[in-house]
Amino acid sequence: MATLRCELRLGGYNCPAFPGADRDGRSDPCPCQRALLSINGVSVSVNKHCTGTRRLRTAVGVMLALLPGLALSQGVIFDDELNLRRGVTEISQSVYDLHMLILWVCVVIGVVVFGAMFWSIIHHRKSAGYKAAHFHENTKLESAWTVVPTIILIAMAFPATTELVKMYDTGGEDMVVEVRGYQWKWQYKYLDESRNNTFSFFSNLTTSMDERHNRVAKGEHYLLEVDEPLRIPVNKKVRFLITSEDTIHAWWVPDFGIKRDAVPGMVNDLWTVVPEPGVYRGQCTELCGKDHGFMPVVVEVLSQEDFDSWYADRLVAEKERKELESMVFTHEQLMTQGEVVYTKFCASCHQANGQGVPPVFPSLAGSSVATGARDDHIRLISNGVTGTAMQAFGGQLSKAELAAVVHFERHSWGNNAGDLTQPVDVANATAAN
Ligand code: HEC
Ligand SMILES: [Cu+2]
Repeated sequence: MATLRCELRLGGYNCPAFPGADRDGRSDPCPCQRALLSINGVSVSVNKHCTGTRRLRTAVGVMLALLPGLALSQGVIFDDELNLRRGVTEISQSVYDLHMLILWVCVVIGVVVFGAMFWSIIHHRKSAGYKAAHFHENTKLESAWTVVPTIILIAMAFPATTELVKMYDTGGEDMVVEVRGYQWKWQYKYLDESRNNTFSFFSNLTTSMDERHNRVAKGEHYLLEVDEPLRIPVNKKVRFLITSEDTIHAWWVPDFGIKRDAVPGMVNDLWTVVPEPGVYRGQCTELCGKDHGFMPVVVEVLSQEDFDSWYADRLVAEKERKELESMVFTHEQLMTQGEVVYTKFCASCHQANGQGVPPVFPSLAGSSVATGARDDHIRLISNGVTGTAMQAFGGQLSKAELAAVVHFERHSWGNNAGDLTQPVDVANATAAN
């Protein structure tokens, strides 16, 4: 990928006519100046030998006029960094082609319109003795400039609409995944034939705070890496049902050419067929809200065999997870599991040491909730605190995970409630409300 390094420097130089003069041209007597334009290391310079300001100015003008040509010749305009990306799917590639087609139509219109305009301005200028023509209410001309653009617009609407229709044709899918936006992460649910959830998981950003605050160098996939990516099989039509739990989010994978808003209470759909295995990265592209930039989308496209074996493993894990809900754990088991859940879901606000960031995120060490009545504690975590960043975790964590994290909070950082919280306690406490 070519980047354009361009530099224009105006300044003094060591003039042979005044050998002793200051190099920056600041001190008298040398008023010599030099203009230096360099593009990707290729430079042109013009010196003004104490006279000829006009020549210097003209030279700078000419150099600046050359700039777009030089930039083009470096292949910058058509470089991936500035243009849309081609992507890997049929849709993304036809979107790219459509974009190029429309771009060239616009370029041609621009050249014709501005060409005619500048030509008229220069050739028919007042100083050359021209008088303005008066042809108001010229029906032919006015019809022409209404009809011609209309025809062009309709001609462009045809390929664009065809593409849109293709993009919205979500039928005939091989599998369905529900994509659900949360503040600030994505949840993926694999649905069976009757649209029931077979298993689901959250995909959390893994870029460290140190990287975000420039305390260490930024990694290759800065803000585009997650703990568990969405996995789909290659060459299969996957339909996505997109929705949100809290605010509006937007799910976007540029290489697939797909993006859709995730709106609470609504289900939008989207599809893709990815022809090449690989890891593809995208982002939440919603604007309003503080952390949409911290909930990337990572999709790993696997061969059918790899996908099938991963899916089978996941189903087994899900079965085991369900079994946990009726089990009884020891203090040690709850603490170990609780720490895992706490680190993943809670530490970003309440901090690993439980001290929080008061007054925004309360400390849990010595908190009246974390050391008070257990069922109230369970309900607070399950239902969240409306209107604050403390979300309802009841829908995000299993009863076993909730039990473990509650127990962990009640016995960490100096808290010592001395009780045990089992999955069945979570079921009882949350059933009551
Ligand atoms: C996005 C930030 C955020 C995350 C993540 C978060 N919390 Fe909170 N939490 C808060 C805020 C803010 C409050 C204060 C709510 C209020 O104003 O009452 C709070 C309050 C609490 C309280 C009550 C503390 C007290 O003394 O009032 C507990 C207990 C708690 N959170 C536990 C958890 C657990 C367990 C998790 C993980 C499963 C978690 N929190 C994840 C932001 C967060
Ligand atoms: Cu978002």
